[in-house]
Amino acid sequence: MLLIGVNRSPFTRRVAITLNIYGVPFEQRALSGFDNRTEVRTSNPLGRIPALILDNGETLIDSNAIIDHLDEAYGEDRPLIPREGADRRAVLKVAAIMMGACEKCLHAAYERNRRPPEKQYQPWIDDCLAQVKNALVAVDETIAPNKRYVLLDRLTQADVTAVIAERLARARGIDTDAQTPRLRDLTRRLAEEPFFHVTEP
Ligand SMILES: N[C@@H](CCC(=O)N[C@@H](CS)C(=O)NCC(=O)O)C(=O)O
Repeated sequence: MLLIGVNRSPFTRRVAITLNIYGVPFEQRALSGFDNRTEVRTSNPLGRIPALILDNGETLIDSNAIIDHLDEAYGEDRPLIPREGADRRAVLKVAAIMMGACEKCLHAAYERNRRPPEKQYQPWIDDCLAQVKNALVAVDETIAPNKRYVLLDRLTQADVTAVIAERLARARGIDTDAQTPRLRDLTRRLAEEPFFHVTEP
């Protein structure tokens, strides 16, 4: 199995972490959607990472679709996204908030990195980062004190996405120690787990 993408991408990183949690062996080609677009296009016509090339040659694109396949193929009776009901909805909701926060971090970064300085619009960057902070605070408030995981008392895709989003937000200057202390504690602990640690960009 071959994962296309750099772990600097939160979407690629969540796939790498998910593969590690399920114990699926894979190789990774560290291509960037921006810097290696021609090569990335051979796997995804849109030129985006991640893509996952299965052992039978089939190529999956988009982290949500890839993770859906991994849950189906390797999740057995404890997939990272529960298969049905209120538990499934709860995990999907947190994952959507956290990956949405990652997208907003990236929008803020693109404004700085991909536009000439005279065309950068600081109010847009501020607005993106305010959305990130609000999203993280909302999840922080749902975490019960001293809980090891975001919800369901077990590792789920809510935790995978929370670790990635908290790290990205912190790198963008959001003070998660002060503003989302429960989320920060939880991610500090989980980030030490080998399946997260080895994907650190
Ligand atoms: N919804 C997609 C988003 C993927 C995405 O936006 N990837 C970024 C890197 S973080 C990318 O390749 N961007 C290059 C581009 O859009 O041109 C997913 O979940 O996989």
